[in-house]
Amino acid sequence: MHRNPSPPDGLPLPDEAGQERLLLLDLVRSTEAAALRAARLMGKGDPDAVELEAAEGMRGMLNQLPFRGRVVIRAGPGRPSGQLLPGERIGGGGAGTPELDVAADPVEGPRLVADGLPNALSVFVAANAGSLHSVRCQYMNKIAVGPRGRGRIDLRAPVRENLRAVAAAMRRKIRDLTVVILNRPRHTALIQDVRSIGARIKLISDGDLAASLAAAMEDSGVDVVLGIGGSAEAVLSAAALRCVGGEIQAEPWFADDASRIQYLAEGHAPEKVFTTEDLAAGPGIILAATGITDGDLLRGARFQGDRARTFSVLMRARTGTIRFIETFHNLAGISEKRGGYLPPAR
Ligand code: VTB
Repeated sequence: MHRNPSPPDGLPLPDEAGQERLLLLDLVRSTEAAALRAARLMGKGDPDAVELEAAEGMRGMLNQLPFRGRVVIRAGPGRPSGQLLPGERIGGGGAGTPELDVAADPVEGPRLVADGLPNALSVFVAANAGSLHSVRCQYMNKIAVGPRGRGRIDLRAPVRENLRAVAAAMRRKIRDLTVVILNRPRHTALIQDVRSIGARIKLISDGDLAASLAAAMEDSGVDVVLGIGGSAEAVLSAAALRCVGGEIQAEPWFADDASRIQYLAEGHAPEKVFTTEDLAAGPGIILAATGITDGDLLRGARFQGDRARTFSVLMRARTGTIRFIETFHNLAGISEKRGGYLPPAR
């Protein structure tokens, strides 16, 4: 009988790209853990509890994985701590394991979960050390599009020109484009503008990162994301868009004079427009996201007694591979310490 010969010295140790590939499949456990814990608290009206539980689940799982991570940016402007905070070391790897930049949003949209609204998800990004931008302002004004819109947008140009160019690139009429905008008073003029141009609008109460992830995928029903949202969400969106060949442009935006003055005092140029590559550079970007509530891109977590089901996406910039993963979790007998999956008994 023919046998496959085994290599004389076993498989060679993986190089950087190989380590990245192995880690990516494991990373999904961290967003699954965060999503399951958060989803348990759906509709209970307590966004802070959602956030804390999810961050704990994510952290617990990440600390079992073989990498050394440094958190570069904090998600959710003005939200309570319990988050993964900038400077925090995360990951359970020792010497010889990859040193990575990390940006995470254990719950993108804790208020969405608290109210049982759609499009809450858990997101984690890792990249080569030094390649994720640690933007030093809370908010950014953004425009994001998927691969077909790449090269057609200009944050400084009028909205009409951007929508016209994206529609042309997608071989559609402007009225067939769907634009996502956070429903905030600061966007009143922008919303009027887009209405007068004739595109369809989806106003969201939270979650412009989820919208950018949806825009990254062709048939999600989201084409363009416009307006002012969190800076960390811009970095995470850039990571996703790097993986699929989409584009984001973002510039600092200040809610008040004090934050503008502080930004200037730290020596940053307030007028700079950050490109996708400025926000998330280098070849080694990997992203995992898991749905918490049902959304445009991913279905939310489902609980079925001893089993739970989650829906996730994995993306890798180096190869552009996108994987959708549906997981059936066996919750019976998994302790919180061991797995990190088990949502709290409340
Ligand atoms: C957005 C949204 C996030 O923060 O970035 C938003 O996408 C911006 O902040 O989900 P404001 O709520 O202060 O406008 C989140 O809502 C996260 O908190």
